[in-house]
Amino acid sequence: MKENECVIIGKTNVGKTLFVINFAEYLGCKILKVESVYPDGRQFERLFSIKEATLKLTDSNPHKTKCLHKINVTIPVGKKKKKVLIIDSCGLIEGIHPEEEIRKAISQTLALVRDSKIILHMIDASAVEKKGTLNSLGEVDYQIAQFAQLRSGYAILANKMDLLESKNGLNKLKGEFPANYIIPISALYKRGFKEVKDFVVRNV
Ligand SMILES: Nc1nc2c(ncn2[C@@H]2O[C@H](COP(=O)(O)OP(=O)(O)O)[C@@H](O)[C@H]2O)c(=O)[nH]1
Ligand SMILES: [Mg+2]
Repeated sequence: MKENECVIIGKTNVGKTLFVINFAEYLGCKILKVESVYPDGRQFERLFSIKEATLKLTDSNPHKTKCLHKINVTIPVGKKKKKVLIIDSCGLIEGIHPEEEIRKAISQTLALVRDSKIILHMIDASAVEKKGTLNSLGEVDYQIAQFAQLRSGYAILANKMDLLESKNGLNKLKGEFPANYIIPISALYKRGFKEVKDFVVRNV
């Protein structure tokens, strides 16, 4: 088990990448050093400003992220600091993706879940009731929850709480996952970030 790793997983387009970028900024990063690791082993490092990262790494179309993005952050805890490696991953889908590149990235994501101490499972609260869209609550979310909830470092992030329809979505999520810790957040407006930070600090 990798002690200081915190992985963000969930379906495609739920807001994982935007969350990672804005959360890193919230923790004090001005320049992001992003290490991209591809399923075939290729890796490279790039530096981004927060604005650049948002433009280049997030997208309203699905599967913008086809590899792992690793970002080192330091979280102040009292007078000390904790180092955490935040890992953004390729979005999951229901069934089998037609593109091999994405299938490989998805299995790369799943392997990570096995090893990471902290698993932040992101669900798009605004799409919980929208059956059949790529980012709606689906079978794969129940599978993640079943697999990961045995761990103390597992939490569900109910994202896009800035949207109207998310309120009902959050209530539905609470009913579906009564035993899990659910943190309502808005990756876009940096809401709920203190709760996420506290959860991460408690578990590293
Ligand atoms: N309104 C709203 N939109 C969001 C939020 N988080 C992400 N998005 C949008 O959702 C889309 C997918 O975001 P992205 O981070 O690329 O999703 P990923 O595929 O899970 O990494 C983008 O158009 C984002 O701007 C949020 O908290 N509120
Ligand atoms: Mg992404």
